[in-house]
Amino acid sequence: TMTPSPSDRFTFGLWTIGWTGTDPFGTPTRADLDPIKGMHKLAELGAYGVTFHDNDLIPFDATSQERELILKNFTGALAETGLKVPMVTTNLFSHPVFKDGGFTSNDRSMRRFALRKVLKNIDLAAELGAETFVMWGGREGSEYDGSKDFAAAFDRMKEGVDTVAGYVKEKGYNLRLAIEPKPNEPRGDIFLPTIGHALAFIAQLDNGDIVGLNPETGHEQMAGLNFTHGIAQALWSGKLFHIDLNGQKSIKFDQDLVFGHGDLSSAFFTVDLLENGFPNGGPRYEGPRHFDYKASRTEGYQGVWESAKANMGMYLMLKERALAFRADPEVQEALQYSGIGELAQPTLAAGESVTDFLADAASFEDFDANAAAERDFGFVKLNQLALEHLMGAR
Ligand code: 3MF
Ligand code: MG
Ligand code: MG
Ligand code: MG
Repeated sequence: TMTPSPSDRFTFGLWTIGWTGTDPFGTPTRADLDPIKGMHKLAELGAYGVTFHDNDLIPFDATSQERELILKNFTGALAETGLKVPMVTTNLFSHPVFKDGGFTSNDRSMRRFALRKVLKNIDLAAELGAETFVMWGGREGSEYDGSKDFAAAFDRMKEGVDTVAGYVKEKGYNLRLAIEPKPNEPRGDIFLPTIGHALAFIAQLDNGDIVGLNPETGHEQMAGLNFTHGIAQALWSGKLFHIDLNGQKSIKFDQDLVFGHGDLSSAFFTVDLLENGFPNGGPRYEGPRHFDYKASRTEGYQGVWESAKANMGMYLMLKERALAFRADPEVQEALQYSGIGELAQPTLAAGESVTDFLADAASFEDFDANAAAERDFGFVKLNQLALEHLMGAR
């Protein structure tokens, strides 16, 4: 059905509906939103849960009594609305102390402060029953290449993430860490700019077994990359722990549009992968469908709630279209023709040694490459069928 319900597991960052429209060129266009009010509205719209940065809820300079009262009201609202908190994250980017980063600031006292801030928030995440702890290193990077010792910065990033992951294990928390890559903004260049960089970094960690990824649609597209390819590799690597869905129109500033309002055909294949899995089977994404978007600053609160609804509506429509696409006999025929099933067959035969392979003349000496190259794959027809389904023409 097209009406969102908690079983769809849609989640929203409190900072998304709570964004008041400040940008580098303008002041807020909307009044502050009370997070509790926002939670009631999201629950009413059919969301499953909310996520937050520590400071979306608790002001940076709150006293411990203020913090306690805020958390009491927050957990009260969770109980009233039935909303869950599957993910928590830390703000290591707004306060000026983080202007050169948290884990990789050149200033050691700032790094120690950032790490303590994260560890404190890990305790809160565990207390609230979150399963994923996202780390977006928005200020970890530079404007000028000469301002950093890159090797030392990667050492410090590794030290920071390993320390947090080690703490999670020591405490026995049911939490996994998810790194969120982004190529730039707010720093000129950010460390771990893409899914690929982050996967390679995780492989260097001591506690990498509980560290994975939280890829964001727009972040990969800002780098000109294919988001569906990226999450597919993360999934294949067992590292797609969480996801930030939104919309982006090509390589420019981080637009955070509604999911599907950017590259729609890419969004179709993203949902196809999340809902239908790989065509020949394999790991499936089991986490929440999390939206990290911004209601454009042209909108009032009416528009904020319309846009929250639009994210879920787009996802559900794309899901319906993707299911219809895979179920269509004509599509199945085109898939058959395309050889997509053959791709799942190992290239070497079962038990075939390299020696046997080298002795197989049919594979090489007697192989007629020109004749083989006559093969038609029918990918264009397959894509046309996909787009016809996407457009509701089938
Ligand atoms: C910035 C982002 C962040 C992260 C968040 C961690 C403010 O472009 O996408 O949102 O998603 O900090 O979850
Ligand atoms: Mg983002
Ligand atoms: Mg974004
Ligand atoms: Mg994000």
